[in-house]
Amino acid sequence: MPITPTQKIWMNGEFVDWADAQVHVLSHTLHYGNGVFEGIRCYEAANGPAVFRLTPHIERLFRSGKILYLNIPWTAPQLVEAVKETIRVNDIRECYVRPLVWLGYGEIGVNPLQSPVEVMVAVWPWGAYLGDEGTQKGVRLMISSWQRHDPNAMPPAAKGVGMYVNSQMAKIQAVKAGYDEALLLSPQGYVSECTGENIFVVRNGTIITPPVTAGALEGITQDSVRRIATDLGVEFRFDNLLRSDLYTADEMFLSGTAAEIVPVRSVDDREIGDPGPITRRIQETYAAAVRGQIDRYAEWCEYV
Ligand code: PPE
Repeated sequence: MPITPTQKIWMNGEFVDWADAQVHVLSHTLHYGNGVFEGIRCYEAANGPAVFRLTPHIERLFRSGKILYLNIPWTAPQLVEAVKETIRVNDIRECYVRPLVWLGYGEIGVNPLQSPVEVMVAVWPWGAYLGDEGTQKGVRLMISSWQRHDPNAMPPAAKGVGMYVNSQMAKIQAVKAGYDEALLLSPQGYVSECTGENIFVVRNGTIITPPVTAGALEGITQDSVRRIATDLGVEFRFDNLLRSDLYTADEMFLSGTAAEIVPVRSVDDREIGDPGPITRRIQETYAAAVRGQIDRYAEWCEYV
């Protein structure tokens, strides 16, 4: 998707013009892929622009950094403030927010420990990640022949830059084959997640989503879905799923910050059909919650 530039990017504590936010070609991360990032959304909410669950996202950024041995030279409250300032400076009311931590110019060679840890925050307007039609009518999934990382090869709990090469292989395969999105299985053969979203199956009125032990990211939207489902009186649990559980699901949907809540129409050409009633209720409630329209979720909206 093309990027729509905004005015300023927060780079290592200073605002620089969008066009000047550059790095050296010998930056360590460009060669060896160690870095961590977040994807966050800001919505025009009841009392002005609000960043959805900003603090949990920044806390996950620090957990990702800890796993990959990246010592972020800022505190979580400082980066929370940096995100809010970046939104204010760009005078934007709804946007996607991308904090990135990377290893800059300093040393070359696999050992990352002497390279400077750098941080930036950029914001830009971003529409429906899997397309408006996908959000309305549902997307077509294929199960990729690429597997999710083995946790002892690449830790799926870290939202690491290099992890996304695996996602890209699966995405390319799915798109080239005419599908909207790829689903990856764990090395043990359980359903893990999609290239940028968690997956949920609805069966006999219960929502089931794979646990982190199946290689799924601990999604913040997934956690919001858990809360919303529980509050709606819909049973929710984490459990391992087999690919055949996908083929026979009553309903299915995906969740992610960029994608939001997206119904699934089919998996490997097995029809699930039009978005079902539970999917719709979760989707509608989520859309209202992110805009501060539901009092019980007011604490999720961190006003700019
Ligand atoms: N799994 C993966 C692999 C993933 O990348 C995401 C977010 C999720 C699950 C859902 O996590 P959460 O956003 O906390 O609910 N993917 C981000 C990056 C997308 C991109 O293309 O870049 C996102 O949605 O912002």
